[in-house]
Amino acid sequence: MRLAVPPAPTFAQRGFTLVELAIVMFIVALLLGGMLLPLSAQQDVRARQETERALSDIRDALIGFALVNGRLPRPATSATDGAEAAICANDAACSGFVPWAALSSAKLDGWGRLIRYSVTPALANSSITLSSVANRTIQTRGAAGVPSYLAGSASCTTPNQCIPVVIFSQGKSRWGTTDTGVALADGSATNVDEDANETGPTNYFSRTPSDNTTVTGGEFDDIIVWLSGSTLFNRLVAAGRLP
Ligand SMILES: [Ca+2]
Ligand SMILES: [Ca+2]
Repeated sequence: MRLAVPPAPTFAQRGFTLVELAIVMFIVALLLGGMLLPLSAQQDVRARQETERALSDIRDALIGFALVNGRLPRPATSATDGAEAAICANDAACSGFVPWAALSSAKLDGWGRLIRYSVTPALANSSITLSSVANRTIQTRGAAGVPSYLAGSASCTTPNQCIPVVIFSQGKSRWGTTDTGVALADGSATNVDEDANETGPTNYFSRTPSDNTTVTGGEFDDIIVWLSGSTLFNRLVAAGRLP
């Protein structure tokens, strides 16, 4: 009598060994990781673009407001009231949140945080004249970390106008205020340029984003936009608002 010997399983029949399964799972994990990482990076890019667009639209809306009213708007009354505040007596009081209701503008940046706003008191509390002096300045840092003026100067005068108004987002990380007015934690001891932007009220930093805690000025992700004095005064002159 001959014993029947079962035929050896073909490759297709025997299924996966544990080692093969482990290799497949490893490859799937690699693929998923590779897909998820760019997704969060893409979201950051989108949020940044959305923020830059909102800030640029606000700059345009400010020119429109000035042409109609002869002055710039004051900051929002509060984090939850976008009407412009009553007279802002000094530089600090004229720094706050964008008056989104007065401008019919965006209120939040791409990360859902309130857009910040700092305006020269003399240009927001009364009609702008040819003797009004814009007093906001923007600094950056060169390779050696030394601050230098991107806009404005140490001495703001009528022939040498500084910046009328600064509009900015505090970015994805460190500082910021939520839609409901909750102030978010700073969370860093090294981000001194972002700390300077939080405080203002007249000089602001604009730098290339960095996560490096050891560079001069520290980590930075704020997005700063400004309206130049020459743009504002030229537009007012062209519209017959200034002689
Ligand atoms: Ca920031
Ligand atoms: Ca800090």
